Amino acid sequence: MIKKYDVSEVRKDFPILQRKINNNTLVYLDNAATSQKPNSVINSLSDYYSSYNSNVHRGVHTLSVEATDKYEDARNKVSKFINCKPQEVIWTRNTSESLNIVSIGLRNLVKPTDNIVISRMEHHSNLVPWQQLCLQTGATLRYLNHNLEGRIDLVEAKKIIDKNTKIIAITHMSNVLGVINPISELRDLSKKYGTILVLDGAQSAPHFPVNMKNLDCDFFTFSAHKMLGPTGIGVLFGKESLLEEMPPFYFGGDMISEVTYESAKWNDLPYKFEAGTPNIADAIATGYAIDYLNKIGMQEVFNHEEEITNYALSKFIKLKNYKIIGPKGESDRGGVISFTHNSLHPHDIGEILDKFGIAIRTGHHCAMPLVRSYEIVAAARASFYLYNTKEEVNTFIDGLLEVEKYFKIN
Ligand code: 7TS
Repeated sequence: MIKKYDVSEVRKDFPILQRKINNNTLVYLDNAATSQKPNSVINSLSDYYSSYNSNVHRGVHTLSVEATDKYEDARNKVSKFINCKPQEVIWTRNTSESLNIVSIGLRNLVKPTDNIVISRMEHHSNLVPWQQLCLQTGATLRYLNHNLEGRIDLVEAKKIIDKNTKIIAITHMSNVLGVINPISELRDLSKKYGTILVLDGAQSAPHFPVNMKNLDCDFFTFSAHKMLGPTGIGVLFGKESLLEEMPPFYFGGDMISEVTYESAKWNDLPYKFEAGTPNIADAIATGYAIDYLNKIGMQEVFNHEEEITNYALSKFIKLKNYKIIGPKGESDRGGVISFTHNSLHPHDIGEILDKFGIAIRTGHHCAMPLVRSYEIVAAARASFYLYNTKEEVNTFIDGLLEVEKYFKIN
């Protein structure tokens, strides 16, 4: 018999969810910024430092062998999680660093007559690196447009993407609008023109199954801290043939196979891109985060979030003065709801909700041009994860009404 998703059991694994904020139990709805961590991940960090702390790929002693095995084991877990080869998994600091490594690594391929295509909903991490690449190479940055709800205009995309498009870089799921983008259609266009397809998976890998074989993208990037893992560690997936061609980003220890006073040869993949002592503890802890997600199942994670999001949307659209930015409908979207109020500033909403222990994010969400395109300077955002409950959604919706009472708004 298939066990039904038991959110109360899941919550027991996350000690922070017991925390009181202003005498109220924490309602954590800022998961798109970073997720909370289960005990298994927290304990794996102290276990590493207290029982086998050592440098990797260097020593023959027991601790170094143990640390190396666990570090590489975590890489294998990532490769299985996203369905690729272990040598295609590069450890980085986060999504931002992964995207920088790709954009700089592809520099030599881009000519002044080329164009690079991104969407108008990109996080700054998947916008500024391409702006810089265009400035440095003389290539043109082109934007895919979307409608008010955030759906990419695919008819227009067929005109924007052409034979001079060298790279398409797009977010798999928007951290502001919550939309899941039509990757297979964009991949078909990229194949037609032999374009490199880069996906920003910061908001997808934590929330639904991602499979490199099915997505068939050339690069994919994500951060462990948004998927139950620690901060300071992220992943760059690249197709082996492209990573072989791409020059390394950092130079130094571990990324070389041979060095003379005159020159150096690069190490094999993935080490060519991992100069210096890596973030061993956090890589290992990422493996524990993946174990936790696998134990539940990524489809189950998605189904739970979908249920919570649909429940929240059904309540939210009844609020008179609050307006959703992004799709109000239920399909092709994840658990992110950004919103504004007719007369209140998002920061005021966030501050009053915090008095009730409810954590949301407010601001431009590192997507300043997108937020401004809605003729606002900031938005409030609630984002869900596998431990959120319908009761928490009720508390959140009640909180929004309390905010209005506080500011004497009818
Ligand atoms: N891309 C997307 C779509 C993101 O949502 C984020 C982080 C990043 C890239 C960058 O990830 P990082 O780990 O390198 O920082 N998004 C958010 C957010 O929405 N609120 O805080 C961080």
